[in-house]
Amino acid sequence: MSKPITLIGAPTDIGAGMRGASMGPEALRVADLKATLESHGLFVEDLGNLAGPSNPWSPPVDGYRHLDEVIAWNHHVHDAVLGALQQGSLPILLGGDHSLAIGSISAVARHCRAQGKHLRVLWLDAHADFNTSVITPSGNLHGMPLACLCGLGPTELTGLSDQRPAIDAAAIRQIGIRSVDLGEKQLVHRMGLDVFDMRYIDETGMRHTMEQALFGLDENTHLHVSFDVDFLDPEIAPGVGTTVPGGPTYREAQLCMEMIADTGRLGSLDVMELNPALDLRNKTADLAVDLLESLFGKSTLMRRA
Ligand code: B3U
Ligand code: MN
Ligand code: MN
Repeated sequence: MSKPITLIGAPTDIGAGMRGASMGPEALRVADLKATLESHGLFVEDLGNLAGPSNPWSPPVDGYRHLDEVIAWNHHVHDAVLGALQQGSLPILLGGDHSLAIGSISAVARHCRAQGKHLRVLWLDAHADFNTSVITPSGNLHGMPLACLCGLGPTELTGLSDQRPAIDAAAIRQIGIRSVDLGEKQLVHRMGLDVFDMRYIDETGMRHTMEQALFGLDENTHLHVSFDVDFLDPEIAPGVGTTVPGGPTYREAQLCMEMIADTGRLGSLDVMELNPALDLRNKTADLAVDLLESLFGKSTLMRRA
């Protein structure tokens, strides 16, 4: 039997550069996420939405926009995700902007250490999300979550887990990256992150990329997927705040999800940055649900073991 799934809505755009990701959780519900997963025999509970501070839409202070509010939201996310994990279920965080992955992955890392599990984080994104207050071009914290998780950031965000840094950079695999700021690029190199950027995918194909990104998993691995919907090519996924051309196609994205499903190690998931205000008739939310079906093991009849 597969684990029960817990949906946790985090309706905020507190870390983003554009308003609207706050409506992401509802758009995913409208796209029938719960019933769709249930149709594959999964048990799904929707906890509804977390509550947190509203978006003051103010300029950066010392390199951060809305730092206090981002901290408050991440505390709520951390506690909800940890609660789901401790109950033995698989949390799906419905974002909300990607700054909330700090709370989510801090909880996952804490849980893995308590259970003696190895953590692997797949970061599916057009962006590296590795800025700091010094190098950020925007002050938006959705551009900084991975740096915070690796210990670079304000203490309130780097210290959400039981250890600082919350995760080891060696646990991360970035996939689909194609927009990285100059200072960010140097930092990603300095931290030694494993990056499978779009050039790598173009040159070697999605199959080889995923084989590499998933290499070394064992039965004791907890796999966390942090899926920023802007990972996808904007032709198929227009409903995000920061589209970057040249992302994975529908078929590449499906293969990516199917290969993750095949590992049987998925333990937690974030679905982030969906912005219904920029979408076309919920097209991007529908696509996200379609891809989640594959991530949770829907496969075609043609597949042989
Ligand atoms: N790297 C830029 C843009 C950005 C990062 N993540 C998103 N956009 N979604 C920044 O502002 O840090
Ligand atoms: Mn992101
Ligand atoms: Mn992104």
